[in-house]
Amino acid sequence: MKAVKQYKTVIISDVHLGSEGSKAKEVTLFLKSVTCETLIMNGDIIDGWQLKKGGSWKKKHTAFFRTILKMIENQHTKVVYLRGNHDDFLDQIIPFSLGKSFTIQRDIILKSGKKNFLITHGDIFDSVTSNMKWLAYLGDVGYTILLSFNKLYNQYRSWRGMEYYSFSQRIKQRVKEAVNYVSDFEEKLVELAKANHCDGIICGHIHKPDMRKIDDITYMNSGDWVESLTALVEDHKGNWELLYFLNENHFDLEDEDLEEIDDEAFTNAKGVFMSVA
Ligand SMILES: [Mn+2]
Repeated sequence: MKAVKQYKTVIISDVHLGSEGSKAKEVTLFLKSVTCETLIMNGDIIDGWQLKKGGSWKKKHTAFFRTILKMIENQHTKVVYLRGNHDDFLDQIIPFSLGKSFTIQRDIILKSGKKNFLITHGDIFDSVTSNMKWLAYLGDVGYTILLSFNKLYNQYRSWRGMEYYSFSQRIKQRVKEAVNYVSDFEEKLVELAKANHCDGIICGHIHKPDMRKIDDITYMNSGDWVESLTALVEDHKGNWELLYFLNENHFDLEDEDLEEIDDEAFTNAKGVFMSVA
């Protein structure tokens, strides 16, 4: 028997296929581990910006879409692709539909039990998207590395007889700005849900998985498949969960060919997921 989990809805976002950091194999393994009635890909699935700059389309990226096609074919999954800022090339064709099973849209309202959730990528309030670049510094690891780099850099400067340069002060300021950006982002999206008479908002974009109440509005962020490796799932009773990917089966994810990890190998595997909350 297949060790798959059955859900009503699965939501992923920010896979950034075509960019260096995209965890295409991990997300494909995840999709192989679930079945669902509706799969929502909430923006930045394909990184059109990176591909334009010379990022490359690889086999594993094709494998990702092949897995989605299989879900449509074998499980009759309805797939909704919502555009994000990195796949804004889709703006030219939306709304687009291929029969009933595949649509590309800007946003949708999802009914979950008695509740209505507004689902949108989340970039609509970005005036200058380049501000997002240093959001990466929010990660503790990156911040720690930068701080130790600051120490080394100043050792070098003092050795050269140069005065102290507070690199960390600059980073701290940026981190503060990033934190402000995030809380601003959450607030604005909650307002958007209210304006649309919805009980909750489901977004992505800031690569920060989350699930909580803000002002009586449910705020859910599906995170990303660059660093967090997370997905939002809804069971058949309307309960939502945030899942984190764990490669407990030690699939060789360095291997270029995902075909090696075929359906059968997966069938015998333990779950690759741990759930939180
Ligand atoms: Mn985005």
